[in-house]
Amino acid sequence: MNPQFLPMTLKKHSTFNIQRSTSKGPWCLFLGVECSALNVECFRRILFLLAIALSLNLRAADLPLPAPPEDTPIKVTNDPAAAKRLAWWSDARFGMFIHWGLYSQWGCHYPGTNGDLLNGGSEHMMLHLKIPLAEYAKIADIFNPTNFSADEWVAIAKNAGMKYIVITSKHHDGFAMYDSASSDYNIVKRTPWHRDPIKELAEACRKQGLKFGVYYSLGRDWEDPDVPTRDGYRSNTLDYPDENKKQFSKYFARKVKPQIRELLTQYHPAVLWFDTPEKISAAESQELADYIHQLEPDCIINSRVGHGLGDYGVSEQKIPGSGDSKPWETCMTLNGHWGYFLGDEKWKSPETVIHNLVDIISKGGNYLLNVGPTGQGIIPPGAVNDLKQVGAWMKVNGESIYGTTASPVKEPAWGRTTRKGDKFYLHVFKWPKDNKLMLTVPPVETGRETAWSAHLLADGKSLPVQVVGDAPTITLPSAPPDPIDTVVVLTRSR
Ligand code: JFZ
Repeated sequence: MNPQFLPMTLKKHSTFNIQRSTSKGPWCLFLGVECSALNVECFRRILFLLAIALSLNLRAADLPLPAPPEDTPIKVTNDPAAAKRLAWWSDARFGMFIHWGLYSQWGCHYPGTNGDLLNGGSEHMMLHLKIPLAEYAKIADIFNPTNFSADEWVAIAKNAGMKYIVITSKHHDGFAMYDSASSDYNIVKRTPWHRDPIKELAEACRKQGLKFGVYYSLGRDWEDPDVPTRDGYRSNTLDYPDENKKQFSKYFARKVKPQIRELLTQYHPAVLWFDTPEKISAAESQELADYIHQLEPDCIINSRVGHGLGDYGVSEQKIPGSGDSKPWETCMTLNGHWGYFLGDEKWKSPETVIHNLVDIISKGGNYLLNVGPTGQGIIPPGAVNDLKQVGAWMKVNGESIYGTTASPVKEPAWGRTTRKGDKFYLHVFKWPKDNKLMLTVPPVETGRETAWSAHLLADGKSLPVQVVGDAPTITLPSAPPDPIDTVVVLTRSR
């Protein structure tokens, strides 16, 4: 592992006092047998439990949680204002998601009482490891990402071919990663760094021509005492045990609305990416959407503002089987975690990323691909390396991505297709053995009078097309010029 990602400041924190549940429970009782004389049955049960524990690799973070709530689909909107807001976004297709917060300090791990690092599983580590707010807040005392460079982060996104970024302005932990006048629990006031990365990133995006957006955890906030969650399982019940006393409306007025106003007026984000609506009421979702559009009419809102509102739908970690007629976006991790996770070097291959991107675009969606920078402010080299390779492909093939629409050709065996009017971009993932590529477009799209021509997008070399039945059939070179995805442009003239 790269030494710069090792938790250098661990020793300082050996004073941290985490109230971990030490489960030195009455084992014999638990096993349900009399164990004073270790009988066979008791031994058998211990082995059985051990096997289960090992196979589950049981840690706090891995305990099974109830399924997350399904995303509510957005209501059909024929709203011209929404269409206008979404115009740039629909052309952009590819964006960078950034999860960055106090949980990044030790890569979603936390120093235990013995100085060992406890695995918090994810950016939810405060909840997973049962860290009281006052203790968790101490991470801010040492959060000092001196290697942070907004220009560098934005350049990494831009070189990957991404056209927008969306960064966590406040995750479930409730800590604002920007200068918030309404809550002192923020990066400028609480950290020795005293800088506002949201401001710096917004500026870097404007300079480099990318759109800027912010993520905001709506229905979960572990700093505020008034945030109940569905069934209570995602609430801070350690510091605020009584779920019944919590009133979302108080938190909504005290924290959500002031912070949304700050975000809009200070940074003018083009996207507000809400998460986890949880207990927000339909009236409050509507109030929030209206409030945003009063302040910033062009700000796009995702569906997690709740109750079917918002301009586009979200699909998390999944690519839907077929295109949705409503605008949608798949958000996905580049490795196995949203926040920087110590030791997770399982990066998706550039091939997988490119195929995912093309698959999503062919179905009319956007791809929001996540990176988790370290506590030092560095986007992990594994991620950067991946994005560089995706960027090299995008430089040659971007025309087949930006500004394209969903293709009427569904999931052909050899790859995917994207479309811009009379141009079909055939993305060949699997090179056909006979070097023949047949495009079966729905009959309504073809006509005997249709003439077709084809060329390779990379070098413009033209390729012979024959019409077999109704299907234009292209003769390809004998080997794929790009083994990941060779793009053939098939043009129709009538
Ligand atoms: C949420 C967060 O909890 C997570 O930390 C990350 O920020 C991710 C992008 O969003 O996780 C969710 C939210 C909603 C669903 C699943 C996971 N959902 O509706 O299926």
